[in-house]
Amino acid sequence: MEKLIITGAICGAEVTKEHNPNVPYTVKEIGKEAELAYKAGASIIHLHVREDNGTPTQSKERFKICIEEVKRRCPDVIILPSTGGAVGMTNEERLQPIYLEPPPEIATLDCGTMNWIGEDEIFVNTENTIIHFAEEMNSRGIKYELECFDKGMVDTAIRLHREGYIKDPMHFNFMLGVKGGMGASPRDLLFLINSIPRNSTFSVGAIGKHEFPMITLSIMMGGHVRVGFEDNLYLSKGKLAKSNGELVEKVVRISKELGRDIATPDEARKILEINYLER
Ligand code: KMH
Ligand code: ZN
Repeated sequence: MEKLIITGAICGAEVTKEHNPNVPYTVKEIGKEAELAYKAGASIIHLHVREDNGTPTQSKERFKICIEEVKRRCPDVIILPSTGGAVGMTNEERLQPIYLEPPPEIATLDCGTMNWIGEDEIFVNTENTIIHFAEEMNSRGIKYELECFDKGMVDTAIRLHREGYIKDPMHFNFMLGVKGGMGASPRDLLFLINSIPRNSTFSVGAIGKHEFPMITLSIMMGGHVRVGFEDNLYLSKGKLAKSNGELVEKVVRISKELGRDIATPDEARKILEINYLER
């Protein structure tokens, strides 16, 4: 089977040091967590950034210095900035990291609007927003990871691909178990995997206790995986992870037991056909 691409979602925008004191905020902390995930086997770092006090930001300047720090520690790693940011940010704020020079190799593209983790929050991604983000990334040669929190988002991505806005080859990230999105069951995941075009690739992430069961299924089904504090803070029931590195180490153990080797960043670039457009 193809080698496994592990994405370390090291920080996110929602979790805090109150949830787990090892959630990184500062540039140094973000660099350290990225390095631990990378050394354990992550070939991609999904990056959100924070102010030193933990407030999520999409500031281009903050991304620049965090990316420099990550690159200094992990020279060949693939950095996948968020264009989702945090709920309530404007589209202009959210897009800031794609205007960096050089542009990132890949960034997230969220494929629909949803209720966001309960109460009154809505994560807004209208059709025009998705198209605008895709076009901005297309013109900069940036590949996108299609973030799908439910089946309707998968169908939207496939339709926008058919209409020419989203380019080939599509790479999906199925995010399971987010409150407001789809559940995290084998049935749901199999349905999603069977819904995407044959020449596309997919990765799976899941929230909390669903993380390891769902990524194990993805490993078995030929998909790729995402783990990290953005999605899950625990190494096992009741035991907080000391670092993102510990979570990645656990994935590596599972994958090796199942007979699947781990992709290096360059192998991940080949599998995902990153840099497929002229930059
Ligand atoms: N923080 C969420 C509102 C992404 O990175 O593009 C959006 C998110 C998805 O995390
Ligand atoms: Zn994210």
